[in-house]
This record gives sequence, C-alpha cells and structure tokens, in this order.
Amino acid sequence: MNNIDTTLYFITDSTGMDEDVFLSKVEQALQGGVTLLQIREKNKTTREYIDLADKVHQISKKYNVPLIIDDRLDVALAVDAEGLHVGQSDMPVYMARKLFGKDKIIGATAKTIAQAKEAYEQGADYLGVGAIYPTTTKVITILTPVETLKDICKAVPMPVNAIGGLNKDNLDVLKGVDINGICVVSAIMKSENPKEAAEVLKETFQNL
Ligand code: TZP
Ligand code: MG
Repeated sequence: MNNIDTTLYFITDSTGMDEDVFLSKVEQALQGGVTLLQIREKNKTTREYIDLADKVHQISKKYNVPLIIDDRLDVALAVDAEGLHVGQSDMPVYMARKLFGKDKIIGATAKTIAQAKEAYEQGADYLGVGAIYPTTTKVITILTPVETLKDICKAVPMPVNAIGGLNKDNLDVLKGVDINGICVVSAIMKSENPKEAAEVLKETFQNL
C-alpha cells in the first residue's frame, strides 16, 4: 500500500473559470497546505483534460503534492500522474491497479462497508466516503450517514476521507471519527483566498 497524506485533499473543478484564475487558485491552495490534489473534470474533451492535468501537474510537483486524476486512467498515464481515483461506476480498482502499476496511488469512492472492503481487497490506497452534507458540486451522490463513515473506518485498515459539503464551519460532526482527512471542492475552489481557506480547513480538521 502506498504511503499518502490525505489530511487535506483538494479536488479541483474548473467549471466556469478562466484557466489562469483556475491554475492560480490551485497554486494558492497548495501554498496553503493541501496534502493531496485531485483534478476532476466532467465536461472536457480528452485533449483538454490532458492539457489541463499537465499544467496542474507542473504546479503540484513544485510542492511535492501527489496529483490524482479523477476517473480517467488514460489521462493519468498521459501526464504520468501519481494517482487515479475511481468511483463505483468507473474502472474497478483491481483493473486500475493492474494497468496503472503497484507504485501508483489508487483511490476509490465507497458508500457502504461492502464497497469499502471490496476496494481494500482490490488494492485501493485510500477511500473517499460521502456525501456527508448536501453538495453544490456537480456529482451524482447520496448522503452517507456519519455512522456509516465510522463503520467503514473500523472495517478497513486504510486511510479514509470524508467528502461532501464540508467547510470550516461544519466539521464538528467528524469529531471522534477515525478518518485520516477531508476532501473538499468548493470550500477552497470558490474561496476568494484559497491559501487561507486551505490553512484554516487544515487547522480546523487537525484540532477537531
Ligand atoms: N463525491 C461526493 S461529494 C463530492 C464528490 C466528488 C463533491 C464534493 O464537493 P464539495 O464542493 O466539497 O461539496
Ligand atoms: Mg467518478
């Protein structure tokens, strides 16, 4: 299993943003202490996805933060990203592991104990579990009770992150839950000051 720090996992969304603004926000977030970065694009052509992922990778490398590509193994291979994240309707974890290699980071989404165990057995390095709160980010998801999150943490010996609608003011529900970190999109992406947003989120989570 690959060693990763999932404390503050920032998932990007470039929707409606100028590329320069987007890339600048990503860099500011990294300056603010993001420990893991994911590029997640749902409306780009393959060429556009590769192009943007490559630019993001040039930035993330400066901060020694692994870049995870959402869903697309081809894009991850094309830009030699450090990792790939797969959801329940994406490529199965075992297949991604076989194709991408043992040293790459592979993350999976899980909403049930069964999904969590399956991802673990197939060789995933971490899990994203949620949505904890309703989210404004474009995603097909259902709410996951914090109780289920707790059960998943107990069921699998791997890093588990909470995701969905999380911000600096609503992390209290995660107190005492054995998660390794939080995943956020809008709390950083929509912030006017992504560096400060990242700093505050990280500190708030670490002081839970
Ligand atoms: N999976 C479950 S919720 C979610 C994803 C990708 C989106 C989280 O975005 P936000 O803006 O942090 O609620
Ligand atoms: Mg997906």
